Amino acid sequence: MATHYLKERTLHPVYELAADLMIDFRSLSRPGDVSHRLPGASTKIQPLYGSTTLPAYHRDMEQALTWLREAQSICVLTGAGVSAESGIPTFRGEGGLWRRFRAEDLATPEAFATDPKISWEWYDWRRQVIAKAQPNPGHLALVELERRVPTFTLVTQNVDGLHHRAGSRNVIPVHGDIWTVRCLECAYSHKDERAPLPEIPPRCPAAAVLLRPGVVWFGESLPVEPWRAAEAAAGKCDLLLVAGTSAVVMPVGGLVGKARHAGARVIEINADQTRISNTVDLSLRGPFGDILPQLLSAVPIQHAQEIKD
Ligand code: BJW
Repeated sequence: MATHYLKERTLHPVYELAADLMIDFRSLSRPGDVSHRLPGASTKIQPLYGSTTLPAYHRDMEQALTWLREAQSICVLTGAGVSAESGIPTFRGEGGLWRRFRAEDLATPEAFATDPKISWEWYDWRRQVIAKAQPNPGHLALVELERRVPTFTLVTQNVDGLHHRAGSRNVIPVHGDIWTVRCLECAYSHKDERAPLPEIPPRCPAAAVLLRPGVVWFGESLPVEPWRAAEAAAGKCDLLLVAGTSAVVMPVGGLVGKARHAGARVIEINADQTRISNTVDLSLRGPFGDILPQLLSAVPIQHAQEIKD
C-alpha cells in the first residue's frame, strides 16, 4: 500500500516529467531567458501596490524605516525571491521551477534514488545558472545592514551562496549548499564549484559510489547546528525581516511565529501576497532589490560597525 502510494505520488511523476525537464533546462539555459520569466525581475523597479494605495505603501514604508532605526537585533529570513532579480528562478509561483512540477516530488531522496542522473542534470543546470548570476542590490544592502546593526543574523533557505558572494558574514544556510557534494555512503563532503560538472552523476573518489548535492530535501532533517542557531536568532531578535519567501516550507516557515511570540516585530518583503502576509506587522509589497536599499537608508552607520570591523 505504502509503495503503491509512493509510486503514484512521488516516483512516477519524476519519470513522466523527465522529458519536460530536459526541455526546461534548454529553454532556460541563457540568463536572459530566465530573468524575463521572473516576478519582480524588471529593471525599472516600482512598488507593487496590489490592493494597497500609494499613500498606504508610503505609510507602511515610513513605519518600517522607524522600526529599522530602533532595532538593536535584526534577524533576516530569506528565500528564493531574493535571488529572482539575479536571474535565478524561484520554486513556486509565476516562473517558478516547480510551477509545473510538485516540489515534493522532485526534491526528495526518493526522486534521487529513482533516477540520480535526471536529478543531477537538474542540479547541474541550476549550478550553471547560479554560476553566471551576480548578487543584486538587495543582497548588497543586507551586507551593509549587517555592518550598521549591533546584532545581525541572516538565515537563508537559499542554496545558491549569493549572500556569501555579496559579502554577508553571519549567514546561516538552513537548506544546505548546492556547491557541496557529499557521498551517499562515506563521510566524503567537498566543495565543488565546477559548472558544468565533468561527469553526471558524479562519483565519490573514496568509495566509488554516487555523490549527492549537499542540499536538504523534503523529509530530511535540517542540519542540527545551523537550525539551532536559526531558531535562537529568530527567538531573540527585536525585528525579523522575511524576504522573498512563500514561507510554506517547514520548519523554516515556523520561525515567523516563533519570532512573533517572542515579541519581535515582523516585516515581510515580497513581490506577492503570501500565507503570512496577514499575520505579520507590516507587509511591503514589491521587489527585494528595490525595497531593501530603501530600508537601509533609514539605518545610521553606528559605532557598532567599528567594533565589528
Ligand atoms: C519575490 C521576488 C522579488 C519573487 N522580490 N519577492 C509541518 C506541516 C506540514 C509539512 C511539514 C511540516 N514540517 C515538515 C514538513 C514537511 C516538509 C514541508 O515543509 N512540506 C511543505 C511543502 C508543507 N518539510 C521538510 O521535509 C523539511 N524537513 C523537515 O521538516 O525535517 C523534519 C522532518 C523529517 C521527516 C518528516 C517530517 C519532518 C525539509 C524541507 C527541505 C526543503 N528543501 C527545498 C529544496 C532544497 C534543495 C534544492 O534547492 O533543490 O528548499 S524545497 C524549496 O522550498 C527549497 C527552498 O529553500 C524552500 C522554500 O522556498 P522559498 O524560498 O520560499 O521559495 P518559493 O519559490 O516558495 O517562494 C518565493 C517567494 O519569493 C514567493 O513568495 C514570491 O512571491 C517571492 N518573490 N520574486 C521579492 N523580486
